[in-house]
Amino acid sequence: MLYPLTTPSRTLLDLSGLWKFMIDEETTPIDPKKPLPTEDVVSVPASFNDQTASKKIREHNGFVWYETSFDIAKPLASQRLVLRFGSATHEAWVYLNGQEITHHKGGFTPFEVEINDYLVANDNRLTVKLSNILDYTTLPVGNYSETTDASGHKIRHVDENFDFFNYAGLQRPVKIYSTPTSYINDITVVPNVDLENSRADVQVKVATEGEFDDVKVTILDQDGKPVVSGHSADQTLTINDVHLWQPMHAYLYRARVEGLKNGQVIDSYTEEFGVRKVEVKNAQFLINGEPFYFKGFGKHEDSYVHGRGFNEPTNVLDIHLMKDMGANSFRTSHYPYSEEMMRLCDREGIVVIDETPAVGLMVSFGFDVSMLESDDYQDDTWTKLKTADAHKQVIKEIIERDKNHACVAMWSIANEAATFSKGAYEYFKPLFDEARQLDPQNRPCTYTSIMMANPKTDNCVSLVDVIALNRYYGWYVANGDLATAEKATRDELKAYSDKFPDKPIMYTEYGADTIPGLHSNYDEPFSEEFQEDYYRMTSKVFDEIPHFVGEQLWNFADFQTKSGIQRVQGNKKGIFTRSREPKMVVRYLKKRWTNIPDFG
Ligand code: BDP
Repeated sequence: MLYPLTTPSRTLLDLSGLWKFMIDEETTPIDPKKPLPTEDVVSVPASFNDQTASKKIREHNGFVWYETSFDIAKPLASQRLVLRFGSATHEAWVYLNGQEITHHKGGFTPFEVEINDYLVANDNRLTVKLSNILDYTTLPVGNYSETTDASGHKIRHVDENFDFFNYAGLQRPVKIYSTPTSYINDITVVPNVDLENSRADVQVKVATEGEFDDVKVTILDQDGKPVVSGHSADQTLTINDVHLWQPMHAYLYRARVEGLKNGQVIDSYTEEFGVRKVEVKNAQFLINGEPFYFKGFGKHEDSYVHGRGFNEPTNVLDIHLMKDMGANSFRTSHYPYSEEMMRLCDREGIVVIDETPAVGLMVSFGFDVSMLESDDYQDDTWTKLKTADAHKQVIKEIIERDKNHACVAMWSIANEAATFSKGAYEYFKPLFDEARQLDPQNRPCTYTSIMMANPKTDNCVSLVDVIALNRYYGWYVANGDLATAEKATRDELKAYSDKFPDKPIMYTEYGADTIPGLHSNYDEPFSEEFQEDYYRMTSKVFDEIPHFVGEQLWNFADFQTKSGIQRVQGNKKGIFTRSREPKMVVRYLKKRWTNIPDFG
């Protein structure tokens, strides 16, 4: 699926703005054939939750409705018109002028539908019913239940089986784009780099619909100069003296694709791409043949008012703050981020671990590892959860969406699943196979593992190319005791590198909740002093471990969660506050990271 762009043959209408909005009380049925019975509005794109100052709306579980109207300018009437949602969280039913035109489940991937057959001359009414329900069939996983109130009315409850607020709504741009009736449907770019000879054979595969008798592809360099071109819907074009896309030194080529009929260009689209090679070899993570060291973060799409909604100034600021600290990478924990963020990372040279929304795949929880060590330990996770279909679907959708992005260096198939339990391998094996088969660029795959999944207990390590660990020694385990934590960190990392000498190892989470402005003469947990000591401790151990390929801490910034006894208006493990002010530790990490080269 192509990102919507204006090109010489295509136009774009942005439906951002105020949309009518209401929650569905499920008392009187709402009829999408009639105008939505409300005058209330919210802004799109954004989560609806934090826009209305109403606790009832913020915490609503169930269904909500959105509505807007638009006109199509006459000259466009002859064109194919496509309505495209960057995402709709988590399940959407879309109606145009009262007729259902599409449905999509999964809150973090785009979907689109042709609308020509449903348009009227004036005032097209676009209505969207959304569900924010999460249960044992969805990703992320939610604990879903129903009760009734005093008047016998159904109340729905979603208890997040994960540590971030269940923000929902039309969180990403909604657009209409036009194409000619014969059109370019998809473009797949696979650069094969010959590092020794500084050249790349770039395979460009174009899927079209309609009547074309020729497809022309022209590769343009970053200055817009044509480098090489050829005719065919599936061809390999050679770039000599190639400029590589390097971490922190991005270089983007563009493939200008033209669909022709009788020598006339009917449709054209320009796809950006970078030329770079990613491999895991000899227990190293190689980018362009050099051992890369990940420095960076687990993040969230999370900001004030927008919630999980697209917030481009915040994205831009975040990338600047990362670069300023000498960071080079992040993981899209715990769901695919907006396409706009991926495009930004392409141009800024930020290396991304692209994660599916598979979070919460664990139905029992506890840090007692001893019982997990038996070979056939089993909890209820893989019998109770019915997420395999959703998981397969989202792997397909994320790879289709992000396959051409130079920034994407690895797929994360899941976060902290019960990989220690019997049934996990059988669950994950087909998913890893699927990802490897679908990705035209054959990127490495991993999952990030929870503390109970250790070298002895984890049944799924054989599936990953990189061992990615989420660890909290000094926080959830041995809280405040950094001497014990240091030993546990070292012992475990040594055990991993002894047992899996061929696999690179990295940390994809480690951190300590820290209240900004809280100081302690005794380096107590939650103080800024403790956070710094914690990171000094982990850093010291990392530097001792062979095959250790990176550190992505938890979290870039404080973020909103459901309320709970461990959360003071959200998770405070950010090294920046939610409004992106630095905590004390940023200076230490900046010094450390600016002294660690990206390669070596
Ligand atoms: C890990 C999760 C992450 C949490 C973090 C924490 O992957 O989503 O926010 O722990 O507890 O278990 O801070």
